[in-house]
Amino acid sequence: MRFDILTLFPDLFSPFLRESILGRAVKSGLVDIRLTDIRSFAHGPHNVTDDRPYGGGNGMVMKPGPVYRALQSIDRPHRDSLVILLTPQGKPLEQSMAWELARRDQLILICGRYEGMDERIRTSDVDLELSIGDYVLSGGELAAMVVIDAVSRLVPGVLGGERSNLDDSFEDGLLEYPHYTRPRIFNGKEVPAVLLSGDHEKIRLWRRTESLKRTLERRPDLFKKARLKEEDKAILAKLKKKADSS
Ligand code: 9D3
Repeated sequence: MRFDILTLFPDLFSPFLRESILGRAVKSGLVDIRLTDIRSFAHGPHNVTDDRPYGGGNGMVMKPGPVYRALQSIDRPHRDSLVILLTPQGKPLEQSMAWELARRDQLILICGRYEGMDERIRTSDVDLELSIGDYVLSGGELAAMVVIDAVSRLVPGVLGGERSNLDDSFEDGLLEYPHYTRPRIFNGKEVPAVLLSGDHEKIRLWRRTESLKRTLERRPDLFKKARLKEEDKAILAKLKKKADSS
């Protein structure tokens, strides 16, 4: 899987790219990440990449030329490369999209700065616009790192034997159950007895119930897309009955 990042701030990516799991994936060749500095495609003695908005108003706009030339400079040896613009106006990133992106051979990520990018880049050169949520960032760089993190860990072999991404939170659309490790008593708080019982069926049921309880309390919106089994529906019905009677 290859990622190309187009940015005015390539240095922001160095610690992220060295980070353990991704760093190992890059070393092993499973993931190839290349940085392209948009500024090196600017013209003129001052390498200007932004300009004042037509029509007036506050802030600056990224000039289309440097981004366009940076994009043209990217080699696209693969048939299914995708050009993604990180923007607050994009489709909010979800796990299902991360899985879809992980099937591609090459993702080309364009990070915006300033108030935004000239509209003509968006309309003629971009395949997909992504946001990572409804809050204001200073630019697309952190969003690009979020996309790379979420997608590359789904590439076969990247996580290694370290852990499985199959039972992660969100893979079945629910929040995760609470986790505990040693010591058995910490600051006076005990590990739930069921987890020490050795009864695997009881433990599975307890965890599923906690998952459903948390999702109901914190993220009821997730039930719209969750894949619920008959057992889940039965547990949910019980939880709701309990909530109504209290
Ligand atoms: C304060 C500036 N805003 C005017 C009301 C518009 C604005 C422009 C540029 C807000 C943020 C940004 C920079 N953000 C991104 O490039 C970005 C982003 C984000 O801010 N939130 C969530 N996902 C993303 S993806 C790219």
